[in-house]
Amino acid sequence: MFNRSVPLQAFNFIDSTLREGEQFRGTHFSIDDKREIATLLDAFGVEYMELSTPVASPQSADAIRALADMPRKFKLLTHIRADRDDARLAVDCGVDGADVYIGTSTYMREYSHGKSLEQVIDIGQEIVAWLKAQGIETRFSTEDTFRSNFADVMTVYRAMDLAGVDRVGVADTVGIADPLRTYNLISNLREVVDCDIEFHGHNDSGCAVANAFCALQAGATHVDTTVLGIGERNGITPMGALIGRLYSYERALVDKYDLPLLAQIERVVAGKLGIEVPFNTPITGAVAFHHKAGVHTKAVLRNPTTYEAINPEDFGVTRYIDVAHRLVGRNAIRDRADSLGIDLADEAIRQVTLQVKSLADERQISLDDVDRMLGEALPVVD
Ligand code: HCA
Ligand code: CU
Repeated sequence: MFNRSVPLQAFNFIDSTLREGEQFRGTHFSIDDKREIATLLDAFGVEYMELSTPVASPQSADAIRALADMPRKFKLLTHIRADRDDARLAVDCGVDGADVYIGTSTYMREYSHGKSLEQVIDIGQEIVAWLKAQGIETRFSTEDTFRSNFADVMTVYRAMDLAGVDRVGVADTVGIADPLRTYNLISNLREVVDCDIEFHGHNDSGCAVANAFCALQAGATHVDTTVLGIGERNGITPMGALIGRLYSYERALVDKYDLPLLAQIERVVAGKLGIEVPFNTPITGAVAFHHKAGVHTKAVLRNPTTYEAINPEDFGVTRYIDVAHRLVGRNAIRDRADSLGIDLADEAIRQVTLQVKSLADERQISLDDVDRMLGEALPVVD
């Protein structure tokens, strides 16, 4: 099932930085912020952007109108309850599509909206039919899908498909899904509906990227992502990490996106949130292409793909060979000397390498220490 012959559908990213991301701790996007983020994501090539419901506040509605009016290639969505008034306001704001949701888990049915399955289906069919009659691309999602009864959700999806919905949504609202369950649920659903399938996965147990990838392998057509994965609690599938996952599977899958923009988009969003891009973020994090161990650096200097699945140049970011530590090897010291324009014979390089290791055993050293030792080394004649 995980073999490379599994074809991935032509897939679409639904960026939810301005909806799910607004639910992240401390997020406060002004309309200008929203426009700036949307402009960058449009240039990157995301196919859809989802904004918070216009019912949330006047600014939320104004932001939808502002983005509806801007020049853009992405389709503009908003996320609404299965409610006619919410749907009417969404249409008035100029969206291309509506992401309708209603909970189907026993928790939601008991503690949230209190509706039976039959009522959920009736409400869903009615809202789908109304939105479609307004010419709106419509998605229907069963919130908390993985804690819902399997037969129930399949019944709901089938009913929505028959009602003419464009897309049904599978939501791992509390982040309990794993790749195998995701794959199984989506492939079963693929047999039940003809419409497109969207996956929305939270990262509470660290599986959001893997789940999104397996959803695509199983036949999902749309995946929800946010910049840096921001969202409710610890968020959802991060766009950059999913790009990395798809790239490592098959480079051509992400050719449609402007990859060198990724780092800038993440910096801009992080700046607005008052956070740093986390150091271990795939591709763009500070240590994403940091090589340290002597054995690794030797090989990387000869051919980077030995220890890299992703070429940093494709993303306009740089590789770093760390030489200031006790694990350093001669090849890395030679490479550092070359980049400083210091020409040393092999024996001198060997001596400096030993000196670096010995000093690094005594204390934490810096690149300046290494450079000083290289500068002071006597060019030994071979
Ligand atoms: C929410 C919940 C949601 C909805 C996802 C969807 C979730 O914040 O309203 O509509 O597909 O995780 O279930 O984000
Ligand atoms: Cu969510």
